Amino acid sequence: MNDRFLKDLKSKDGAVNLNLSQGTIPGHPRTERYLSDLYGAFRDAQSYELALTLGNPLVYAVTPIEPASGDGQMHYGLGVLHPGKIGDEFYLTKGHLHARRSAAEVYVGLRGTGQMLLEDESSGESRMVALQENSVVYVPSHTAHRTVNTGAEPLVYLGIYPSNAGHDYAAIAAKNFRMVIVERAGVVVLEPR
Ligand code: PAN
Ligand code: ZN
Repeated sequence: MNDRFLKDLKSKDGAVNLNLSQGTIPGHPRTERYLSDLYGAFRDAQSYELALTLGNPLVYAVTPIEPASGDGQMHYGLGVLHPGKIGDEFYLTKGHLHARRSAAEVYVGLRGTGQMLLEDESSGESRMVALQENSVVYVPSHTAHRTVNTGAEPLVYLGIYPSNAGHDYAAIAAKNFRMVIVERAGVVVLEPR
């Protein structure tokens, strides 16, 4: 009998139930990221510092589910990214590369409207891909990824990845993404940082 089967037997119905209105998984702890955790992420440092003098809101939270680890196993996380802006930039996640660069990821949009910012590590080539309810975004290997909420309600999504992917935040903290996602005359556009 493997670990997963044992865990399933212990839970009521073997399924993990998502609360999409809260962006939570009841009974599972989540990691919260506040505005102060996003130092250096926004292009407009002045607007960021100003916003922090007014408060330190919760920007996003992730609830990780790690049923089993090892070769062939999968982990996933439910993300909830709140709506908001710093200057003309939308609220965003820190973003990362996977420590194991070959690990890809599948994002499934469940609620809200946003974009994924994808940047190929070797070429630096960037693109944005819409992430919203009922859309699936494939994050290829060797690709830095950041989620951006461009809408007025929470953006809720699942990220599903190999259990041994790991998260490398240091590479992003060192050089950040090359592009930013901002609003220009009511339109969501990708611009150089
Ligand atoms: C996601 C992310 C989630 C939060 O589950 O972890 O969107 O973003 P940061 O990890 O960049 O803070 C994922 O991509 N996991 O691999
Ligand atoms: Zn990831």
